[in-house]
Amino acid sequence: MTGIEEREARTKWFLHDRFGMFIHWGLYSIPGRGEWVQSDEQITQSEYEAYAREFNPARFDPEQWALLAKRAGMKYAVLTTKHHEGFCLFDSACTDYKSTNSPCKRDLVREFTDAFRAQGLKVGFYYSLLDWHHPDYPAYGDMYHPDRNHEEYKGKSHQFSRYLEYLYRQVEELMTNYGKIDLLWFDFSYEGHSGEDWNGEELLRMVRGLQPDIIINGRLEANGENYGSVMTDEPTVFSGDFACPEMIIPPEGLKTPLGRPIPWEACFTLNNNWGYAPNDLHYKSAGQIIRKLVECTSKNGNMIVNVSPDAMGEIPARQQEILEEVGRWMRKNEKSICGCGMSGLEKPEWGRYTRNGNKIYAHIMEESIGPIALPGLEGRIKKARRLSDGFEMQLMTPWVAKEFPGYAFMNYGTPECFSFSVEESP
Ligand code: FUL
Repeated sequence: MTGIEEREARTKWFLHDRFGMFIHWGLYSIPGRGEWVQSDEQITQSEYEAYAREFNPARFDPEQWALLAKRAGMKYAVLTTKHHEGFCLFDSACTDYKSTNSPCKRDLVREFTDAFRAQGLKVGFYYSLLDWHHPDYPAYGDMYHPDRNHEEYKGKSHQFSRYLEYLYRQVEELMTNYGKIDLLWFDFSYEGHSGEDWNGEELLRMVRGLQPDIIINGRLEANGENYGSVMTDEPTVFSGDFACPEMIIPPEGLKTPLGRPIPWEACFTLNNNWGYAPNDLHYKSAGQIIRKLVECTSKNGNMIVNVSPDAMGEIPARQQEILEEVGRWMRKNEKSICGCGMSGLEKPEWGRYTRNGNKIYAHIMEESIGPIALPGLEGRIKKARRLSDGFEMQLMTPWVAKEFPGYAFMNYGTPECFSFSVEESP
C-alpha cells in the first residue's frame, strides 16, 4: 500500500463518524479564565503550582461525560492529557506534576479511557508539545512562555534535548499504558518550533510502532492555518493523518496540490474558551453547532466540539443543554451526517447537501417562500422524505417545472435545519 492508501485505510472510521467531543481540562479549570491563563497573565511557576496542590475534582464521573457525548451523537472524544501548562492528567513516571500526585490521586486519563470505551466511543489523546512547567522548555524570550519577561530566567541554561526526551517518554507512556488508542492530537508548532525541533519523525515512528492503527493530527509541523504536513501528496512517516483547522471551516474543504482529498477536522469551542471560563457566556446555539456540522460534512470534513469541565469535574450545565439539543437533532438526522460527505452537486442557495452513495440529504437552512429549487435533479429524484418524521415531500409543482427545465422542486417553507433524504437514480 502507498502512504496515501494507508492513510485512507486508517482514517476510514474517523471520516465515517464525523462528530467528536473535545475535552479541555486541567489546573486552569480552577482559576476559570481559560487554558492560556498562565501565559496570558504571566503567572510564575511557583504561584501556578499551588493549583496542583489543591486539584481535587471530586465530582468527576467519566461515565456521565461519555453518556452525554453519546446522546449528543458524538462518536469519539479527545481529552487533554497534558495542556501547555504541563500538568498531567495521567500517572506519568517522568514527573510529579500530575493528577495522581495531587489531592485528586486519580489517573483521570485511565478513567476517561475506560468509561468512553465502555460506551462504544473511540478515544483520543491530546498532548501539548509546549510545556510551560518543564525546566528544559525554553522560557525567557519565548513569546508564549509565562516566564518570558521574568528577569531571573534570563540566560538560565536549559537543555532542549532533555525536554525532548521527556516528551518522547510521555508519549510512549500514553501509547503503551492505556490499551488501543484511536487518535492522537498534538498541539502545536509555531515559529521557532516546528516538526524538526520536536524530532517529529522519530516520534511518529515510535507512535506508529506502538499503535499501528492510530490516527494522528497534522500539528507537528506549522503550516498555514494549522493544516500542517498532511497537505502533501505523498505522506511520509512524518505526515499526520488529518488537518485540524481551528475555529474555521475551510471554504472548499481541503485538497492536496494534486487534488486528492485530505481528511480534516474543524475544532470549535462552545463559548469563546477551550478551558473552563464561567464568566464567558458567549455561547453558540445548538442550531449553529448543527449547521457547522452539516457544513463540515458537506465538505468531507469532521467537527469536534469542545466542553470545558470545571475544577470539580463537571461539564457546565449550559454546555450540557446545548449538546442535549444537538443530540435530539442527531437522533433523527444522524443518517445525513455519519457515513456522508460531499454531494458533488453545486451548493444550493437554501442550505447544503450531504451524500451517502445515491442518497442525497438536503439540509434546508433558509426560509423559503414557495418551493425550493434543486438544480440539476429534474427527473432523477425517486422520492423525498423528511428524515425527522418520514413526511413525504411534494416533489414537483408542474407549472414551475415547465418554466425551469432541469430543476426539481420541493414544497417547503420552514426556516430550520431539516434534512430530506432524496434518492437519486444511479
Ligand atoms: C490551540 C491551543 O493553544 C488551545 O489552547 C487549544 O488547545 C486549541 C485546540 O489549540 O492551539
